[in-house]
Amino acid sequence: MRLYGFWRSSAAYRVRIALALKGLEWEPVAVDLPADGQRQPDFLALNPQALVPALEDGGAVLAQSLAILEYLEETYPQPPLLPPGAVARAEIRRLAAMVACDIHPLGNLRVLRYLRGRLGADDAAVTAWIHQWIGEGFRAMEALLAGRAGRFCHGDAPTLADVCLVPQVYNARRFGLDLTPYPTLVRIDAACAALPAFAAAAPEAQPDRPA
Ligand SMILES: N[C@@H](CCC(=O)N[C@@H](CS)C(=O)NCC(=O)O)C(=O)O
Repeated sequence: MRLYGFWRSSAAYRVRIALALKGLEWEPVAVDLPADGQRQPDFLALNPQALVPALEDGGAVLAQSLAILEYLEETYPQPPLLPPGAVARAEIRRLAAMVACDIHPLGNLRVLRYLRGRLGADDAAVTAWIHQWIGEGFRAMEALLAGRAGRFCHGDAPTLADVCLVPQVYNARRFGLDLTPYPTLVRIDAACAALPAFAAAAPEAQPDRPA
């Protein structure tokens, strides 16, 4: 398997966590986002959306991290990242979608570039924007998980919800969001960080991370 990603891309980070939890071997292909590697013809041929990650597996090229996660779950089912039961699975997919569909897209590189370039937002305004949308999403996630989560978002084994949550917490810290109002999310993030698979997938552990 070949994963096109970027060390700090949280969508690629999700896929790296799932690959590691499932014990799968993969080859990293770095796409330098700040240098617009995602807009070069060779990458656009793989993903015309100009977004990482993309995963090559057995001749197939997949994109969109949630689709890739579901593919991995179906193709390499052990250990499962979705529990038995339609309701529990829907709850986990809900949490994953809250991050991947509602929080993360508003802080994406191209959105922040547009805010700065076309709308003239300064650093303070961009930071306020990021805090607003992560904060709104995290408030809802905290309300859903407080008093209900186990060691992880759902019970005592990591699921796709944790796979999506951890990179978003990384982003929140990167942009200096105060996480005090989200103690359950912080506790789950710490439980995940203690697992070797999450540590191996962390941005700091990636070979394309600048020295
Ligand atoms: N919905 C997509 C989002 C992918 C995405 O936003 N990737 C970011 C990095 S985290 C990216 O490639 N950004 C490039 C850009 O904004 O130009 C997914 O889940 O895969």
